[in-house]
Amino acid sequence: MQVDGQRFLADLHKLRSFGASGVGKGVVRPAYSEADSAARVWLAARMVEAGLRVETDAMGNLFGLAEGPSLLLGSHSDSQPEGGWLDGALGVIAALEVARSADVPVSVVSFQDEEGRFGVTTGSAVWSGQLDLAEADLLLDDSGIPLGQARQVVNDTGNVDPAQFTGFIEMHIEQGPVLDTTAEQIGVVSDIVGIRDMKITFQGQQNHAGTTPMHLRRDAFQAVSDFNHALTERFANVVTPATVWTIGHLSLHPNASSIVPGKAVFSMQWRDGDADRLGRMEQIILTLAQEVAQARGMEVSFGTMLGLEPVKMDARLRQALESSAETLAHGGWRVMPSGALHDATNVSQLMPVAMLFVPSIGGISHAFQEDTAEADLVLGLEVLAGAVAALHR
Ligand code: HGY
Ligand code: MN
Ligand code: MN
Repeated sequence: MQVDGQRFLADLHKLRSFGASGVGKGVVRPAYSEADSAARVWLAARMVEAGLRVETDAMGNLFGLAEGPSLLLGSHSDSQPEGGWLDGALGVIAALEVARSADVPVSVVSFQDEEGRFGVTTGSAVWSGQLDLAEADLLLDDSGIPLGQARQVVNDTGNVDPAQFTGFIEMHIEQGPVLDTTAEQIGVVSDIVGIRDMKITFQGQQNHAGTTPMHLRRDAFQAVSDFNHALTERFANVVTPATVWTIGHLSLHPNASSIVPGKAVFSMQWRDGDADRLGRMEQIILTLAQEVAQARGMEVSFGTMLGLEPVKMDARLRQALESSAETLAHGGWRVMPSGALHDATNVSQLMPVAMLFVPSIGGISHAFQEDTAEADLVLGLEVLAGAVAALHR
């Protein structure tokens, strides 16, 4: 199979033009935004040119379908609120390039809301049956808009039956420092970590910042601060160096210099490759938040727990990627786990899945500075194409 690296790079740059923003090659293209919808219209046209039949489901997952049974390749084309040009986009455009170069049937997908404006990998979670559409519709973004309202922009052409696909391969940037540090070009993924994500609310008492003595305050920010500090100590005997946890979103009410904040809502997210450890961390989080609330005389409440379990990649698909990597990047590749989440986790409920990585310069992602050397992007494409060809032999 002869892929066209220049055509692939040109399309990747074209996709970046939808929502291009910020320094470097940054992109702002959150799920269901105008830029996201425009990008999907353009992608659909490229799929048609490639001889694929386009379908969009109720969530806005965009499929370009080959005739008959086929491998499915792809990723997502929505971005973080501040994202890079490759996260998700790489896997979608690589899929498109392989589909239009292959003489075997290859289908393409761009999942919707992988970046979790509303949840965690929401589009593929609904498609794979992990999440009910009616439940998903009630999920709110950080400004309180329900998914059910946001997805009104979707032109729903019906469900796409997963039974037509023989497997799913997702190419992605690594989004971490491993390959950049070792100067290797390809990572073949062994497994994807699991995640838990929930909102926590401390409800204290809003009051005057000049007249309220410190010992009488029920300051919701101070509760968050206590919680965050104590959490690291409580986790000490439970976590490994690979475990991560993040408070990435914090909303204080009313968020004013001269008002003791009465309410704090924050995101609590944690990830690990061991499902038991995720559960032990959950217990620590719930207990500690209650202790802090009690000590500071306030109420605590917990939002819906979102989560995905850790998953292993399929041995046969992974072997095809490993053989292709060994041929094209001899000595310059490794097997590695994924610390980022991917749609492949959800799709693994439906069919065999595998993933390959290319390096992220400086290990940076979920930031405008995210980038990868173009030679590495093209090598990754070629490794993917080689694996697809081998799976059809
Ligand atoms: O957060 C993640 O791991 C993914 O990029 N959504
Ligand atoms: Mn991604
Ligand atoms: Mn991402």
